[in-house]
Amino acid sequence: MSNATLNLSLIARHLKAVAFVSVSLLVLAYPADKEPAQAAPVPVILDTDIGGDIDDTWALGLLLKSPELDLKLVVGDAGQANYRTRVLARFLERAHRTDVPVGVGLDVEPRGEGGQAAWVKGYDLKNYPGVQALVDTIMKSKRPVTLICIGPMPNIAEALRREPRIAQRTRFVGMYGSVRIGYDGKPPPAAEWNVKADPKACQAVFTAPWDMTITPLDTCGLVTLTGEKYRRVRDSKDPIAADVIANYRVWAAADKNRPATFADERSSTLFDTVAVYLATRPELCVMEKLGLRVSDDGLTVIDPQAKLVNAATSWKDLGRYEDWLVERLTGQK
Ligand SMILES: [Ca+2]
Repeated sequence: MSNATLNLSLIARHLKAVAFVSVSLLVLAYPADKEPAQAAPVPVILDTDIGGDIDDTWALGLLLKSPELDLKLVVGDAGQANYRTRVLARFLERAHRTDVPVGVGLDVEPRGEGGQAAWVKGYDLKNYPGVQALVDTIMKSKRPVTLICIGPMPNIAEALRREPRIAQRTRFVGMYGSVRIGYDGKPPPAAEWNVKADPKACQAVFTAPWDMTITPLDTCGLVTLTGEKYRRVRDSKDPIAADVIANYRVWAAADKNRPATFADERSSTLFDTVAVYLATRPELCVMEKLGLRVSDDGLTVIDPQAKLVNAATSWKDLGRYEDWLVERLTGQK
């Protein structure tokens, strides 16, 4: 065989092999009689200061309606432990999700109740040990857990202290900080509440060796539903959407400084919903890998020496996010 023939023969064999592999892949990828299988839902833990601002309640409703996410545990964080646990437990019970364990957060300040107290008045609660349940759920999970955090994080700092290995088994997604934009939608960055309320805990979380994704105020602080988009959620017959709105109305009425019609017309800022979105996909946000250092006064400062965080620093299409949120809350799971 000449060199040219040998080469041609090799090429021909190679092409046959490529053709065979391609056909096999096609057959594997598209079985004749059904759609490609959906990926299994990701196990998720939600750590939340629900019962404060109402956006956590929206985020919980959204999470329950997201087929990509499999809620394994919810834990109240940042004080008011009994009250937050009761809001979580009653919401889950009414959503027919008593399969989800509710963890009681640490007994730290503040204590007492908040704006949704009327919704859980007289609600009878069975307590579960929160921080240890969180550690155990992560350590026992066969698959990496996505931990969605949407409040100050004394629980999470304590969980990392008790069992640092949770970091290697967890993807962290949260609503934290302010990179270039503050609360009013423009610079300068602000000490965002979830960071400022417990900077020490946030420092522990932002230096732990887990994969971290955050929505800072730069993106989550811009989300409100108004007009037709809000009305679709407000008037939805979906039981979870209806309970989100029932809670929103109770919460809005609890602050006498708000106009009585507030909850008729628009949502408040729905910060925490963006963390749930980022647990499912990032496409509608501009994501940047940034070193972020948490200062003692609650700022999240760009610092090339700091651990890299995936930060959603602007919207590619905020309108489409709002549409997605409305669809999720009002549609079928
Ligand atoms: Ca929150």
